[in-house]
Amino acid sequence: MSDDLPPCEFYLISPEKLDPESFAALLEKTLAAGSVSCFQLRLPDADEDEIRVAAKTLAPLVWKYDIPFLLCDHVQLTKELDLDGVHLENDLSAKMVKAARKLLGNDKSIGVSCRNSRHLAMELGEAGADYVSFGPVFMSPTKDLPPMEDAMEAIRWWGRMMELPQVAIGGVSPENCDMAVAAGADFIAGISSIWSAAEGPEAAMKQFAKALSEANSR
Ligand code: TZP
Repeated sequence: MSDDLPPCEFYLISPEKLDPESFAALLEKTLAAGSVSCFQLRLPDADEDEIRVAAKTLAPLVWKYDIPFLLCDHVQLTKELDLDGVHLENDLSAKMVKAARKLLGNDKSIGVSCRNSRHLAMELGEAGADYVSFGPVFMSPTKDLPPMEDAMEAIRWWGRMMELPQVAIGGVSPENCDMAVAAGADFIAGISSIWSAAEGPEAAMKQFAKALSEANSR
C-alpha cells in the first residue's frame, strides 16, 4: 500500500433484477470469493413488497460475512428491517438526507449518489451523508449516463479537500480500477463487472480482489 493512502475497498451492488432464492446461492459464493466491504441491494424496478422479500432473504447472508447491508432509495424499509443504512440515488436534496437521518438515527449509514457534482456532494455531506459517490466514472453498461469528463480529477480533488469517504462507481473493472485507486477513491463499486462477467461472479470477484490488492500496493 502506498504510504499516504488508506486501501481502497470493494463495494458490491446487486444486479438490477434478481430472484431472491436463486440469487442467495450466487451471492454466498461471490462473498466467499473476495473481500467485499459493503453490499447494496439496488432493485430500481421492483416494488416495495419485492424489495422487502429480497432484503429479508439476503441480509442475513451478508451479515454472516460481517458486511454492512445497505438498501437503495427505500428509507422506510431500511428502518423497518433494521438494515445498516440507505443509499439515496434519486431526486436528491439536503432535505431528503436530513429526513433520512431523522428517521434512521446516527447509527445507520447514509450514502448519496452525486453523479458528477462536487457541489451536490458538498451540500449533501454537510446535510449529514456518511459517504458520497461519484459516477459513472467510466462507461457503464448499467447506467444510461455518459461517463464524467473529469472523473479522476474530481476524485483527486475530493480526497484533497474533504474528509468524507468517496465511492467511484460506473464501469469500474479489474482492468481500470487502478486509476480510481491512484486518484484516491475510498471505495470502488461494481455491478456488471461481477454479475455479468463471462467467467461468472465468483471468478470475477477473485479477479477483482486481486486487481484491487495490486492497485492498493502500488
Ligand atoms: N450510479 C452511477 S453508475 C451506476 C450507478 C448505480 C451503475 C454502476 O454499474 P456498473 O455495471 O458497475 O457500471
